[in-house]
Amino acid sequence: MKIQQQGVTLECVQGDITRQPDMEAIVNAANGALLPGGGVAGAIHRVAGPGLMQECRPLAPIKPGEAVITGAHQLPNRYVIHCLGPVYGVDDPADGLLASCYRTALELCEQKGASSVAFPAISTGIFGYPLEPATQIAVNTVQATLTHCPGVKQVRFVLFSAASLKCYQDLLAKMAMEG
Ligand code: AR6
Repeated sequence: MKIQQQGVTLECVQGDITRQPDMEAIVNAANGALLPGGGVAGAIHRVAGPGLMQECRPLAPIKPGEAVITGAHQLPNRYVIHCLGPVYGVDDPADGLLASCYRTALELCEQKGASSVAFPAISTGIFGYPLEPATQIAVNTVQATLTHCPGVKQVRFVLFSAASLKCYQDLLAKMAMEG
């Protein structure tokens, strides 16, 4: 599903974050050490190849809410933005830290001139953030941040499961109705 808001396309699709060749940047749900790990991070490093880990090494560690940007190596994109989401119930305040991931990622796109970016549902896997509040934070933060990132014209949320897709579809539909 796709909606337009002030010249920006916001969309959600079910799929794999490593298979978004039309996006200039993709976002990694990273760990603090910026190592491969499982989930999104494992998939991104697997496709990008070992050069990504080498580029990440001097940038680590990062703290919850922070993000850093690298090249995409063998991925079909220009950039990977590595965000460390909060571990739910551990890193506090979880909502503010999760919002910071989305905000910082978009600001990095703006700085680098990347006009399109794909996000996974940061923190909703191994880090245990409940899907509905995480989705609200993702969508609301992106909408608010885009007002000061005029170079970013397309944001895609890439969801692994049908349940998470549905959650994003419901929120984007509501946002489209409210204008
Ligand atoms: N494409 C899109 N979404 C995916 C993919 C994929 N290829 N794989 C999983 N998801 P997670 P986190 C979904 O666990 O919660 C790693 O080991 C998944 O279903 O990747 O931020 C890191 O090294 C879930 O909804 O990220 C960290 O240690 C969402 O993406 C830790 O996990 C995020 O799942 C980060 O945990």
